[in-house]
Amino acid sequence: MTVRPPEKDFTDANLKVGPPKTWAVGLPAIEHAMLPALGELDPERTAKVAFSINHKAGFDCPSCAWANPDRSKPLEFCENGMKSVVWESAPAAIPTEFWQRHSLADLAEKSEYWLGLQGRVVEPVYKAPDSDHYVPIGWDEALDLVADKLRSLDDPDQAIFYTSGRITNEPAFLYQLFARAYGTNNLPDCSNMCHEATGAGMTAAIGVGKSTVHYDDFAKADLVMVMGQNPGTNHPRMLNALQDCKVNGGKMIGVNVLPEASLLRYKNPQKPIGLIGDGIAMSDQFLHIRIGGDMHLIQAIAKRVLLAEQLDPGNVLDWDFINTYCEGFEEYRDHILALDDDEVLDATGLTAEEIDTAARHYLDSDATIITWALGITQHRKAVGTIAEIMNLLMLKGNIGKPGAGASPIRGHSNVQGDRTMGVWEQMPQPFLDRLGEEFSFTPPTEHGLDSVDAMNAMERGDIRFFMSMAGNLQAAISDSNRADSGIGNVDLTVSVTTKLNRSHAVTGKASLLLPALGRTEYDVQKSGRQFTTVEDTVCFINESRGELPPISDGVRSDVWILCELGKRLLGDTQIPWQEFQDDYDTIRDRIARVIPGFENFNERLRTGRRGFLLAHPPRDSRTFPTPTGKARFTVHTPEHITCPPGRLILQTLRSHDQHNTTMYGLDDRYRGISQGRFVVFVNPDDLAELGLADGDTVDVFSEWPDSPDRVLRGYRAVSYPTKKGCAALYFPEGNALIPRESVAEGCNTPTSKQVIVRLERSDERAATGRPVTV
Ligand SMILES: Nc1nc2c(c(=O)[nH]1)N[C@H]1C(S)=C(S)[C@@H](COP(=O)(O)OP(=O)(O)OC[C@H]3O[C@@H](n4cnc5c(=O)[nH]c(N)nc54)[C@H](O)[C@@H]3O)O[C@H]1N2
Ligand SMILES: Nc1nc2c(c(=O)[nH]1)N[C@H]1C(S)=C(S)[C@@H](COP(=O)(O)OP(=O)(O)OC[C@H]3O[C@@H](n4cnc5c(=O)[nH]c(N)nc54)[C@H](O)[C@@H]3O)O[C@H]1N2
Ligand SMILES: [Mo]
Repeated sequence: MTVRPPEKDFTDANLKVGPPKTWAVGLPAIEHAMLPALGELDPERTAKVAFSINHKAGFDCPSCAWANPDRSKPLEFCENGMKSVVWESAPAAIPTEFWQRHSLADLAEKSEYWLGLQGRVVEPVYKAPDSDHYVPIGWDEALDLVADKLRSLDDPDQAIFYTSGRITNEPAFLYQLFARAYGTNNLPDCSNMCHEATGAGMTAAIGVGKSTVHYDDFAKADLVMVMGQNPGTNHPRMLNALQDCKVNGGKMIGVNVLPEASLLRYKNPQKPIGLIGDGIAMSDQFLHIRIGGDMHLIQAIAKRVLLAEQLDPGNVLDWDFINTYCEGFEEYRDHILALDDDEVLDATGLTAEEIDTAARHYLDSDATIITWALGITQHRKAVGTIAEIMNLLMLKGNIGKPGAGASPIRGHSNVQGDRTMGVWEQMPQPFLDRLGEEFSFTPPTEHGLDSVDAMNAMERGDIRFFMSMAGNLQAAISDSNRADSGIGNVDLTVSVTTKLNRSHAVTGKASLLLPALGRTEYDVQKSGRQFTTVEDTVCFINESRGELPPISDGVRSDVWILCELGKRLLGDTQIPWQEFQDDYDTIRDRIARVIPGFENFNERLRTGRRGFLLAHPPRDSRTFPTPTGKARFTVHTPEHITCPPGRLILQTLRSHDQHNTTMYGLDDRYRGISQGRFVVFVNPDDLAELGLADGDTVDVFSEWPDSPDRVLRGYRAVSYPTKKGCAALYFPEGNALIPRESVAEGCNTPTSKQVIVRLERSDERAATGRPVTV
């Protein structure tokens, strides 16, 4: 890993392909985490960062939403967390002459890797409508431009306020307050593209869209099923919790399209055995499933459980739980018993014996946790699949009991907190009422635009202002080429950011970049050093305090920026922006009054663990806040994804060296890829059937009814043990292939893991920067 600005954009010319790994972490991970840090930061900065990351008096790691154990180890970070921290805190700043040297047209040709390596943005810069260059601009002038533009709109709904889970709770609360006090619910966020289906599926079943487990439940579980998730890369510290389960005699089932290394073996770098031995086997059973086959699998396991109950009436299901807490059981049972077994085998690509074994594990377990991530949420039938996971858990009372539960593993470190704070285009009315009452205004009630609808509205020319508080929607959203043209219709785009990304190169007619303080840096305001808070994937609220001096006195905290905008646009009477800016405790006092569960927010942070667990009625007391007060069995029809001859189902995923659209390097160590990204993983039998060979150069075309094919050109075909019929390539480049219309039913999430493609041999390998997409 390097964090120095490169002379030229990277090329794929030195791409190497080796065999995939069959175990995760261990010595190499320590090497990969610490060496780059030591190379880029001085030893003192490295030590400061290493000992404060995820610690009570330190900052929350921005890499993922995985939880911290009750007693953290001296070093509570992983390789990828360290990479993310080094990327942010390395002392490289973009020099002023950069903006003169590079036009936007030039920046738009660059890769995300190159853009991110230019260093931190340390001064506000503005691109005027008639210019193709950013120029430095003062903070006052920049903030006035934003307020003036918002004031000039005919309707507040002509503005969109996007955010990503990189921001913490206090700015998230102020952001939604700002948008709503201005008059719009247009608050799309990265969740729309991520775990939206989880919220929808779980809320329908149990009334709450968040994990029902505690951190310690992993150690108590008899069985953990890890579905559609690559924890070795995306949540490496979760492997410690899975290890606790295994060491205590629990079992694990991995369900994935790829045999991800961390689902096979794990060597814990912080335990001696992990450094020297072979580590421990992770999955007792690995189910090598076909893309999109998970609903069939869950239903097939449920059918076996119901049949076992018929053979041994009264002794298999948790009848106490079903009779006391649930409704809808009979209809669900009849639907599942009618499941077509042959179709299950076709849709999942699994054998009946494999499903029998999985069902046996589930039947033998008194406490089962099912975890999942994007391999489940980014599909057309994602909401239904998650509801089926809930059905299966409920059959054996696996909600609200030790060692058991539903555990969606969220992505961004504070994506869950953003939602809790009200960043959602469709916050329920009781929240809006409390917010309005607290600040004496009437929030808009009509639902706003989500991420996909935001792009449609921009394309139609309905949007004149777009603000992004962290994030990179241009690259993260499906159909990225179409996104580029839509955003050009907007009068002013504003990005609050630490570093450069594609959204800063492909902009509205005018564009502003506002440089943000990073999470590793301390934040001093009038009342002294401030801290903010985040919510992790198991609903624990943690403090986050930066430890390093800010990179430059040109950067400002997210809270500072929002308060300045608030004062300018909305005045300081109803909403005390100045007070908020001076002392973040005063923001928390308001959160405590508006958001249930945050009562005495400041006091609770200052006692005990410097944090607290949010209440969760199903987890805590088997109370279900659904309309009827019961947990609900629901009925869903799976989709059997069929492929025309010669086609494959494609998923887009993360390499080991990236954080979403941010690249730390060009390697995907566990999958055997180094020094390149433009690869498409294909099963060897599929390659043979398509008349292709490992190493061939191919163009990847995606097919969608009534629309011209989308294409990524010049990819290297890699023979890989992905499930037959299923291909994979990396996000965000892959977004060129996902049609905007291809979304999940019931939540509008792009189907980033499900698009039909064909491969055509090509002569020219994609070589530099961004791959060719036309
Ligand atoms: N280092 C690092 N950490 C991260 C991130 C990062 O980019 N880098 N991103 C963060 C964010 S925002 C998120 S949301 C999470 C994402 O965490 P993950 O969900 O682990 O991310 P992906 O890389 O998209 O991997 C999806 C996995 O699902 C599998 N899969 C795909 N389709 C299917 C299917 O149909 N069925 C099944 N069973 N499996 C399938 C893929 O093979 C892959 O293993 O990670 C967070 N943490
Ligand atoms: N095809 C495909 N598309 C996908 C996905 C996929 O798997 N496949 N995954 C989806 C998922 S799960 C997600 S979450 C989205 C991600 O969508 P986003 O969250 O919009 O994208 P990120 O790349 O995480 O945003 C990174 C940017 O955040 C900013 N940033 C970082 N730290 C800070 C900070 O401390 N303060 C401020 N103000 N800014 C900061 C920087 O500008 C950085 O470039 O992408 C989605 N898109
Ligand atoms: Mo995500």
